[in-house]
Amino acid sequence: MKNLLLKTAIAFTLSAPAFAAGSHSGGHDEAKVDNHAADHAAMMLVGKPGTAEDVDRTVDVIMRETEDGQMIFEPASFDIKPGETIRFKVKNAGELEHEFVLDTIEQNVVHKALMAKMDMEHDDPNSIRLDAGGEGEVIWTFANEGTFEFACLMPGHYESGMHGPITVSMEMAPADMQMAQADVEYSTGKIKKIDAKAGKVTIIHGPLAKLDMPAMTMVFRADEEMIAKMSEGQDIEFVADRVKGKLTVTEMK
Ligand SMILES: [Cu+2]
Repeated sequence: MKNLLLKTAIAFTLSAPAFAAGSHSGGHDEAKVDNHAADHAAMMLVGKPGTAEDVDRTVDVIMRETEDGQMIFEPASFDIKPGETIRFKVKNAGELEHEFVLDTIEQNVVHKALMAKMDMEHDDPNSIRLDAGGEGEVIWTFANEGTFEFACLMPGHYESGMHGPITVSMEMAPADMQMAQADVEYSTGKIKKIDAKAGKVTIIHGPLAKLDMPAMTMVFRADEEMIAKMSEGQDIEFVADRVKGKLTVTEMK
């Protein structure tokens, strides 16, 4: 997670002068040179075109019609972390032409209205259109937190089910959390009060490096299993993190 933050920070540092300096930015940085075509796209809220060497993970996306007349994407949603570069390997397993477009929900609404008037075939880096049986990919870097959308904007397809949310958030999925625990730092604390019913515990704690918080007394969330191991007045070593927006004790020893 730290790496990811660092990477995002570096990406911002690198791209900022490219904007400011215009056409001859990046002199000795070759990677910057071909980024020009992407300048427009780089300003999109949903992120910017990614490069193959930056791909953090590849996800398969299927587009198809269903027997009951729906049109769908599989999977139906994505959870992505800010700074992640994703290779969407898109396959049209249906019988109709479909497209896969990444954008804000607002932009998709606007774009969809235009598509209803005339069939525009785009070749933007945030989208791909595929004939029946076709396969292709979109490599995209999600720079900003927020909820975005992937959709097929061909007339009628969105309404038939071809859209889904993309959540870009620092919050960790449980699997990532376990991975991150290997190199996690424990903080010291003393349990002041336990409210098992509410799933809350008050801890007088030392600095929480990970959360960038000084020593103080705070209320944390903790699950039943964690609370069962706690008693008031106990000295503990623990790890706290934001889980669904709430400070939560995730580890204790
Ligand atoms: Cu479609």
